[in-house]
Amino acid sequence: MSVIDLKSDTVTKPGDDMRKAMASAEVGDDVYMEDPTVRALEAKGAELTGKEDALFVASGTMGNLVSILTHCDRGDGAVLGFKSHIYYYEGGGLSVLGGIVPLIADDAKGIPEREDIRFWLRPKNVHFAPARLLCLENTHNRCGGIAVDPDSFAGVANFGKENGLAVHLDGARIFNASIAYNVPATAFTDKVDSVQICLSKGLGAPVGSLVCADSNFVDRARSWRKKVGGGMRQAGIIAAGGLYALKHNVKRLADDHENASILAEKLSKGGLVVESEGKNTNMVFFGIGGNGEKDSAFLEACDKRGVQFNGVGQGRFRLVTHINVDREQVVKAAEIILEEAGSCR
Ligand code: TLP
Repeated sequence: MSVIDLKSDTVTKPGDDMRKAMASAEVGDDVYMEDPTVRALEAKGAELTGKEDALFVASGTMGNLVSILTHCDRGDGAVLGFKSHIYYYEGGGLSVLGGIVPLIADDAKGIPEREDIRFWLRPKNVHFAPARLLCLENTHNRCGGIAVDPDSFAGVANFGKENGLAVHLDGARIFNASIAYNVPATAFTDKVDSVQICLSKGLGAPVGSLVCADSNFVDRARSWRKKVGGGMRQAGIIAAGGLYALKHNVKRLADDHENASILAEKLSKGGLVVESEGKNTNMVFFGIGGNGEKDSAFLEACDKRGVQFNGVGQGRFRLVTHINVDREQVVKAAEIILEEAGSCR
């Protein structure tokens, strides 16, 4: 039985052409900055995000961490969405390793509310961890994978800047946002000081992220990358996969969005509650009702029939489309999910 894996767009496996590019990559020791493929990847990332420079890092989590450590000192505060990946899914790395205090904002609509940001703009006072940084996420994972539109995004980023905050974007899926609104990634990245982009999500590369920013920031981030153990040697082998992905796999994200919308439509026509607030991209969030007591039985039943995906708590589930699932598989997955949801109720 072939598995239809909708757990995440992180599960993608490199195809033959990407593997060939990796196998034949020119390499050198990247800690000496002698790896030409890493240099080429960083230059491409900088070009696509309209920044002066970029830094290749091992993961999205490392990209966000190194960026935050570069923006903030110990005891500083970073305004983070309550549902943001940085706050929810990154082990509290900013506090554990950087002594940086999360200042929480409501981001239920995919972007922190201005009122909440304003709340943290407190006068200098010995009692307060001063707010230094505002972190945004686009597309927004836990808010349904929705893409925040360029105007709303610019409005909040500018609000942060006007109030003296540096702005970092967790752009793990920034190209999904750019494809969703048919604008270049710079429509978002121009508004922020630093952006982390993932090569290993919908773009289909096996490893890696880029931190893109001005050269001075990237130099300092490089030093943080070394401190957290992220200086890699002949990293061109993996960078080649990322470079291939940036050159060949951005436009095709539109197929993933279309497959997700077909999946959403089928589930909703079949009677499931599908979340649809905002501009959807490659994720479908749906519920089967209840408080979560049936979640593992439902997941197991689908898994047994070859459809894999994750629960995100209390009867809510996430499906993610990507380069390794096609239209036919998406239709098949919808049928199986509907049948199994029916027998769970
Ligand atoms: N997200 C993963 C899990 O960690 C939840 C997923 O399956 O969606 N920012 C965002 C918005 C992300 O969604 C992720 C990964 C990251 C950062 C971290 O990237 P990695 O996994 O490369 O550290």
